[in-house]
Amino acid sequence: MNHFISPADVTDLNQLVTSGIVTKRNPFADQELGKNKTIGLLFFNSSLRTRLSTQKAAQNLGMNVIILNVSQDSWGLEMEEGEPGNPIIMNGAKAEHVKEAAAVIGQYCDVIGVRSFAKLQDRDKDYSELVFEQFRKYAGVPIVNLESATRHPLQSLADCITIEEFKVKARPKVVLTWLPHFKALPQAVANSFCEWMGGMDVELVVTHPVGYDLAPEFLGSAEVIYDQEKALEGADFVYGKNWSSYTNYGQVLVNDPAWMMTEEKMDRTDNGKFMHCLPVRRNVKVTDGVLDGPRSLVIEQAANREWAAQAVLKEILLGIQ
Ligand code: SN0
Repeated sequence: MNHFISPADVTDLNQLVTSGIVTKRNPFADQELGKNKTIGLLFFNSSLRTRLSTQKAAQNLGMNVIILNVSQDSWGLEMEEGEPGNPIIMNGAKAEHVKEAAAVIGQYCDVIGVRSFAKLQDRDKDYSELVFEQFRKYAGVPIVNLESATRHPLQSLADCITIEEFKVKARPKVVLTWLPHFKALPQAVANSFCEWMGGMDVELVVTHPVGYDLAPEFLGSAEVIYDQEKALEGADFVYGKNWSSYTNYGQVLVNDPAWMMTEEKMDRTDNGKFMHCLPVRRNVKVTDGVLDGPRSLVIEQAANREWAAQAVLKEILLGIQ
């Protein structure tokens, strides 16, 4: 593996999921692999699980880790390219161009992880993934997606591992349900989840209010059912997430508490498990009863972030030995 930005970078999803599960049983088996290698983790946005699990995974592989909170500690980075005859004139707030910044970080690091959320203003701009394109172009080393404008693949891989571990049927029914939130959140987690479930042996159903359809290229062949209670029937896994509208880009069209996940709704499933990437707003998106009850997998799911990150970093390290 060179970069880890989208599932297109993964040659064998089954093998990667298995690698995560095997790693969990023996986390320090590859401690020599990352010796004298450095990963730099760049955060343009907040993080708890991604930062800690990726750092831990890198350390389990013997790597050194350096972390830069770009938005707080570094120069504002200009991402836009000029055009011939129309150069970018850097006379605004951003002091450094990604062209130099990525190249310099690539001198210090063997692998670079980047987190940069959707800005939710301009759909074409967000979906063009300019930040990742620029780092890929100028860093000269493998890039790992720690959540981009449209994807969160390390989360999705952890979700695949979690479903593989907890499934009780060969082909479980997995329901991605939209949950209410007063803030506009990116579509990245939901997009990625659909994209990765497309590579798993599951029946994927997506449920959300009208106006919240995901981009077709991410939704794939998943079935959309606008009636949440109907969608939940017989579910083995209920994956909750809020996202803002893709069609009315970045807008909160609905904030209806009737979409919140409750124990009564979970009763419609086939003894289904509840999953969420976290952070989660209690009693806004999901009730205490679900989160604190026996059906919640959110902690197990977060724990698997470490093994997902380690499986990915191992593949990348094997490619740069
Ligand atoms: C992010 C998102 O993409 O939805 C990160 C999830 C891993 N979530 C949030 O920004 C939640 C913020 C909030 O205020 O609830």
